[in-house]
Amino acid sequence: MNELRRDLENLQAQAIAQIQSSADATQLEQTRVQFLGRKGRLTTILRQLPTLAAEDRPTIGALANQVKEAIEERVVARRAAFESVPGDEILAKDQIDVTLPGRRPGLGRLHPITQIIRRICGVFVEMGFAVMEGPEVEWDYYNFEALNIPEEHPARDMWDTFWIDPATSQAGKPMLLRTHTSPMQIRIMEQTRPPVRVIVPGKCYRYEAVDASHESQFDQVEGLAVDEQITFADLKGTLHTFARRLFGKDRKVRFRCDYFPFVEPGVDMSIDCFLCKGGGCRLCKETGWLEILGAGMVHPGVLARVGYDPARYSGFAFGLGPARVAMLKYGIEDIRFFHGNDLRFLRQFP
Ligand code: FA5
Repeated sequence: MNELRRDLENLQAQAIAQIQSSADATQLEQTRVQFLGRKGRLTTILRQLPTLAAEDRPTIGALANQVKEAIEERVVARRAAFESVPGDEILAKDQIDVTLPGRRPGLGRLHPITQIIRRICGVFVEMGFAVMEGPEVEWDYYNFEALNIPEEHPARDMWDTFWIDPATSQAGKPMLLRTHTSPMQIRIMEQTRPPVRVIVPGKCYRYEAVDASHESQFDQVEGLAVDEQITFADLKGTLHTFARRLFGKDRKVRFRCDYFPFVEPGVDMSIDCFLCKGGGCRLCKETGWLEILGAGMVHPGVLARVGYDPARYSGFAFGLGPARVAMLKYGIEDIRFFHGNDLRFLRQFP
């Protein structure tokens, strides 16, 4: 038994020395197999266990296990040392193959609403309109009062409003999140003299329940043209041209009376349904027409308020929702898809 104990101790010492002096991972592996492999030296010693007296077997067995674990530990540590290559060697090994094709960077794309706003503005720019933008946090004066909607006027119910807390609003005057882009009509006319031809895209906010056709935050595009001798025929011609440019040259348009306090007369404009060609279908709710915007001749009271002489100047204005236009153009049934952040939807608009 003592002989076997000595053999084991010698074997451990030899194995450890050999492990430490192995030059690389291959040599290390050979050493491991030499001592711990199926036909290795430790295994050979263990095979002799059954020949020992029964009372000696546990002691020698335990010692053999200790030797095995000690050798395995050293092998693992040495292997780790081989795998951690010093910095200089990494540089020497790592080479860049400049002839490999590049990796294509992930490109973003414009949101479908942004795309449609750009198309709408593009059509009007070609007709001589300039693009302007304005504040989304607005005074009550511009959003309502100057547009012929004084306090307590029932027309205020047409626009459910997010009001700014009076404690934070400046100068004690009522402020709000603009409910439409029409306040920009006033701001622009206050700052310029006719002729005016502008198009104003921008975000609007309404305290409304969200459903398939309404969001509480949405976009509008406002248009305004003021000059001498502008008539309703100019309004019709401009908007008809716009509809044909955006929806196709065969489009028909229909104007019907509508009410907005800041225009007189006021209208809404529809195009004939491009899906059923006016015959009636699910998209146009069997009417043959799709409503796309509100419009009208600028009210003389509004012109007078900004210092334009209503006897000399006249103009037309209109406001449309690009999301509505995109829904019609692409047959999208629910406005909530646009801001639902589902890439499967958004990727359809390259
Ligand atoms: C207006 O806001 C008027 N300022 C338009 C106008 C301008 C009339 C100039 C006359 C002269 P209306 O509330 O209908 O009108 O809104 C215009 C468009 O904005 C609607 O046709 C619709 O496309 C869009 N819109 C309105 N509310 C929402 C909403 N909650 N979510 C999404 N789009 C909306």
